[in-house]
Amino acid sequence: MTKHTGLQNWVEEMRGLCSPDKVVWIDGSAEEKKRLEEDAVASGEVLRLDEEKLPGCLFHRTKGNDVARTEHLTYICSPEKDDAGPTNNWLPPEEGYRKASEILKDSMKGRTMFVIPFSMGPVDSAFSKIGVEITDSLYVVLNMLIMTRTGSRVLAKLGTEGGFTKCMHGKAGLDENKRLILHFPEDNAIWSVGSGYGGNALLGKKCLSLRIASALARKEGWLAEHMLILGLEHKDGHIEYVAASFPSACGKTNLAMLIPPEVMKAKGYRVWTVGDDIAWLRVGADGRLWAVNPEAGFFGVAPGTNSKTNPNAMATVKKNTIFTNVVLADDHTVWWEGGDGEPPASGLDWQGKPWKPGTKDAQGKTIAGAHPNSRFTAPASQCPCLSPKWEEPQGVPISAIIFGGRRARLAPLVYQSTSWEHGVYVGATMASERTAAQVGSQGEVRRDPMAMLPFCGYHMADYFAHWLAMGKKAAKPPKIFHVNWFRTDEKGKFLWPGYGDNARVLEWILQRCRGEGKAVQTPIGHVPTPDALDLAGLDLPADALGKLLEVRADEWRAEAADHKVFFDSLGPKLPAELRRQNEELVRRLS
Ligand code: GTP
Ligand code: SPV
Ligand code: MN
Repeated sequence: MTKHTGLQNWVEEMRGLCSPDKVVWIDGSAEEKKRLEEDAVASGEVLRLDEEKLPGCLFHRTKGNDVARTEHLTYICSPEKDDAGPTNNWLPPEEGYRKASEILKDSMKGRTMFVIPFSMGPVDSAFSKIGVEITDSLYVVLNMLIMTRTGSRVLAKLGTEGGFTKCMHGKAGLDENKRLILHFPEDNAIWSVGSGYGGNALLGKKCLSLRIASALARKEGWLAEHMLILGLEHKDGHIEYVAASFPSACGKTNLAMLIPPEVMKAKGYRVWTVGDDIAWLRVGADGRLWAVNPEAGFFGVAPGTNSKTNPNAMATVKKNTIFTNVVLADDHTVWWEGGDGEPPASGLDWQGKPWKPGTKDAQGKTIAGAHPNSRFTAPASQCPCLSPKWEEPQGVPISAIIFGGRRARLAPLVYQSTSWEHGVYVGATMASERTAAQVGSQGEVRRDPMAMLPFCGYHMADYFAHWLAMGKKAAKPPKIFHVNWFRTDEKGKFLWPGYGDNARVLEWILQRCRGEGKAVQTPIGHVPTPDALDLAGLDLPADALGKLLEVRADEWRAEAADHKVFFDSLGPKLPAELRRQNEELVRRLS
């Protein structure tokens, strides 16, 4: 398969460690995909869904203890603890390798070890990064075939000397007591054992494209971010691009694929998707930031996705899609909470137990059929609104960066920062309620700077310094905004309709980038005046807009104090500029 001796030697070494019966190199061909799917069906790892209603679609259930990323088992194994910083778990590299090796030892006996060469980014782009994932999971192989560019063309590009990220994955019994997701930035290596779940096991995604890439990006002078990329087309056909970073399960896929409401469509607006989860950003020759989506597919949250909230996603998952941990109906179709149509009269829930609508647990609580973090894996090429520029090697130019979180209170619908430095402060102090995308207590508000808390591969204070430096490096940096689609009223009901109506906010954001759009200056930044957003055709309750745009000084004073507590927790490396921004904010609020 390859004449790359470094790669051959590494694969041999891993074969020696894991003792599989055989080694299979993935070539990325259509025949191979078909064969692998048949093997996965035969072994029971996946099930084929109804060929008429869901052609080419597969169904998979993960183990009940393996349904979301496990941040407490995720480590940055840099030589020094201080390189990983206080927000990451750390293990000395030797200890990481030793622990994972003990778990992997002979763990593939009687089974096949797959070797997947893959490219993050178009194979022929100079900015792309190559990885090779070794895994004993056919489910992982089938997902990687959708999420990344794989096979012989990648090996051809790698040649005999090319650098690549060593991505070692083993199921090792899927034992949660033997689960570790380890990153070795110095060695350009990732070792993941004991999990078969998305972000823990598809190593090109969060592990390579964010944790390893962010560390590399710092050295090379670019940014690897947890961001969607979209283009907003105007009446005259001109397209402006924005990148938005929201924490997991906070609306990236939905915003990336949004369909504007009728009044916005009538004004000529249309959204084009470039990416829904990860962006690599570089300063272009023109001084602007240019963004590339390194992925080739979408690994999206199923619950809440339906033909009203996200018609483009529903069209994307009609064929050649893998569904994980959703309801399996008796007729071999799938369903999830907040999905299309009525739930099936009977089927199996995400744990494989008989389920029908209204099933209750011992305490009388309704049991959800699909896991709240159930997912679809679908090729980007099937997305009806996929941007014609999604594979442009140099990416698309970014006019605005949008940060956002899930905040029931405090943060207004949208506000604009007053400078790059202030914008970095806004991103650095982002917070959000915990969702089902990660194991832990749901709903709890935590700081999640730039939505990168679980994904930054180095010290968070150094990361902020790198962001500040990037603003200096770019002559025409994007303007920075913050949004919150999740503010609620006293009864806990969302004040803003969200989804397609978020186009109204995008319009204002891009107006502001052009020096238009009405705003009032508040202590936290520029907030739209009540008449600045186009709300035509929206049926907002009388007092909703006021509440959505409200900036309460008392609440923000407490927030600013908490920003300081967070900054203090990052230690002496915190850039002085961010401390200054905090003091300024406190001053403006007093
Ligand atoms: P990851 O794939 O985990 O990174 O998530 P994501 O950021 O792509 O989130 P996604 O778009 O999948 O949305 C997650 C959940 O939030 C889904 O249940 C959506 O239905 C819901 N959601 C998305 N956008 C909005 C919105 O504008 N308003 C409200 N209320 N809910 C939304
Ligand atoms: C996220 O959790 O942000 C995801 C899904 O996009 S995962 O691949 O598990 O990281
Ligand atoms: Mn994500």
